[in-house]
Amino acid sequence: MFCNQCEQTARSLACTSTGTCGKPAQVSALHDLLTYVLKGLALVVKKADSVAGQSGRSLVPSDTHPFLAKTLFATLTNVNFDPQAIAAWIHEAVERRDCLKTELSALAPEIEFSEAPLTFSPAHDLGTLTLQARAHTLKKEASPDEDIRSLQHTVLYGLRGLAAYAFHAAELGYRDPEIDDYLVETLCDLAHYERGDLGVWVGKALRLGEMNYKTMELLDRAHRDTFGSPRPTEVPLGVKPGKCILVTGHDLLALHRLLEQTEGKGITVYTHGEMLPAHAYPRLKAYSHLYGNYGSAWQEQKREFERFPGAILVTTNCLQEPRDSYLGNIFTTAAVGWPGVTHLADHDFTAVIERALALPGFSEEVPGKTVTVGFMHETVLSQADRIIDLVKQGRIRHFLLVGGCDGAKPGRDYYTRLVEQSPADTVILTLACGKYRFFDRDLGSIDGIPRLLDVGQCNDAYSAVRIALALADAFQVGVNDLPLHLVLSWYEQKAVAILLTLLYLGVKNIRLGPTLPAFLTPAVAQYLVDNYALRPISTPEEDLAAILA
Ligand code: SF4
Ligand code: SF3
Repeated sequence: MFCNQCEQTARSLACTSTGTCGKPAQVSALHDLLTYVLKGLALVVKKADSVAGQSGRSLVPSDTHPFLAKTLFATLTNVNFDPQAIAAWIHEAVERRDCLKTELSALAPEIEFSEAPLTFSPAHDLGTLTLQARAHTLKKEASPDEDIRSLQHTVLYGLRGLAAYAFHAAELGYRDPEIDDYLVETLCDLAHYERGDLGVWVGKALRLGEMNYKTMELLDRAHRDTFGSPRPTEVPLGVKPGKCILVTGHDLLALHRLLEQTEGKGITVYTHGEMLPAHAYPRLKAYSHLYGNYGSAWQEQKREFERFPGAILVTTNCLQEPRDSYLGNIFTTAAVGWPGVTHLADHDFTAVIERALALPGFSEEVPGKTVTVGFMHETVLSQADRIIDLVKQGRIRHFLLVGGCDGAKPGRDYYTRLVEQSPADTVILTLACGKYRFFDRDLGSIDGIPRLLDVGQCNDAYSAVRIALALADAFQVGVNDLPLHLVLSWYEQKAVAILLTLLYLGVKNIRLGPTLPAFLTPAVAQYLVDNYALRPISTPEEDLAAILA
C-alpha cells in the first residue's frame, strides 16, 4: 500500500500498511486500480471524440463524464471504504470502455487500442482483483522521476477534488463540455505519465487550478439557481424534543430530497459538519423541519454520532469507521460507502426515515447558542460600498481568510488562536469545516459588518475568491496588494484543487498548515516558495505580527 494524498498521512510521508483514515491496504489498492481503469475509459473516450469530430455524431454516452466524476470522487479521502462498491465501479468502467471500443472499431477499424489501460481485464473475484491492483499502484503508474511524479500526483489529487465539485454540479443538471473534456484530457495525461518534463507538469497543475475555478463557478451557479441565493441566517446550535435525522457532508441535493421526503412526518432535520451552510439557502430553509446544527467537524463524529438519538445520513466526505453503537443508525449515499453500512441509491431515503421513527429522538429541549451563516459572495458584495468606506476610514485594516479543512492533529488549534488574537479592526472570512474551531465565537462587528463572516462550505471557496477579486477591482489594485492574507488549513484533495486555483490566480503569500503536503518533493515545494511565497504556518503570534506589520 502507498497513499500520501492527505494531511494525516503516516509520519508525514505515506500510509504503507493501513491508512490513518482507516483505509485498509485492499481498499487502497482498489482505489488505485479504479483510477487506472478510469484512465483506460478516458483514453477510449478521447479516441471516440476525435472520430465523432469527423462524423458529427458522438459515440460517448452522456452519462460517461458524471460517472468519471463520481468514481474519482469515491477515491477522495474518507469517502468510500467499501471494496465491493469499488470493485463494481472497476467492472463498470471496463464495460463502458469495451462497449465504446466495439462501437469505435465498427466505425473506424484503423483505430488501435494497444495502450495498457485499454486492454486490462479485471478479475471477477475480489481476491484476484486485489492482486491485479498491486501492479497498478499510484507509484507504479507515474513517472520514475520523483519531482515529476510529485507533480503528477498533485494533478491527480487535485482532479479528485475537482471531480467532487463536478459531481455535485452534474447531479443538479449543470454540466460544462469544457469541464467534461478536461476530466478526460487529464486522465489521458496521467495515463501517459512518461510524457512531459517538469515544466510541462507545472503547467498541468496550474491548468487544474484554472479548471477547478470554472468547476467551482459552475457549482456555485447550480446551487444558487436550484436553492436560491444564500442569505445571512441564524442557526440554532441547541436541539428540540422529537424524532430526528442528522445530515452530514456537502451534498445539498441529498439534503433537499430528504427534506421533501420527511415533510409532515414529525421528524426534525439537523445539519452536521459541512452541511451547516445549507441553512442559508432560501429553498432549503423554507422547510420548517430543517431546524439547527448538531455537533461540529468530521473528526468529532464518533463522539457526536454516538450521542445523536436519531438516524444519520452521510452524503459525502468525511466518513470515519462507525462505532458499533450507531452502526445501525447510519446510512450512506452517492459516492460514500463503508462495508456493512446501508447504502441508499437514487435519493430514496425511506430507510433513514424508518430508522429515525424507530429511534427515541430527543426527549427534551436543550437550548444553545446560535451562529449566523450565509455570507457568500452576493451578500458580502452587496455591502461592498460600506466595506470599502470602512477600509478607507481605517476602521477595517485587515481581512484574514482563515479557512479550509479541519482534522485531528493537535497543531490545528493554531487557527483558533490566530482568530482569537486577531485585532478588533480585522474582518475574518471563513469557510469549510476548519471554522468549527471558532465558528461560535462572538467577535463583534465593525459598523454593522460582522467581524466573522461564514462564506460557506469548502465547495464555496469560489465565493471567497469572488469577494477578493471584487475588492481588488474596487481598490484598483492586484489581489496581492489588498490588505488580505490567506491562512489556510488543508486535509483532503478538494483543498489541493483550491490551492491550485489560488496559485493559478497568482495569489501569493498563502500560509498553509498544519503541514505542507507530503506528496510535494523538496524541489516542488521550493518552486512554490520561490514563485508564490507559499509558506507553512508558524505560530499565531509570529504570523499575525508578520501579517499586520
Ligand atoms: Fe493515509 Fe490519507 Fe491515504 Fe488515508 S487518505 S491512506 S490517511 S494518506
Ligand atoms: Fe472538511 Fe472533510 Fe475538507 Fe469540506 S468535511 S472541508 S475535511
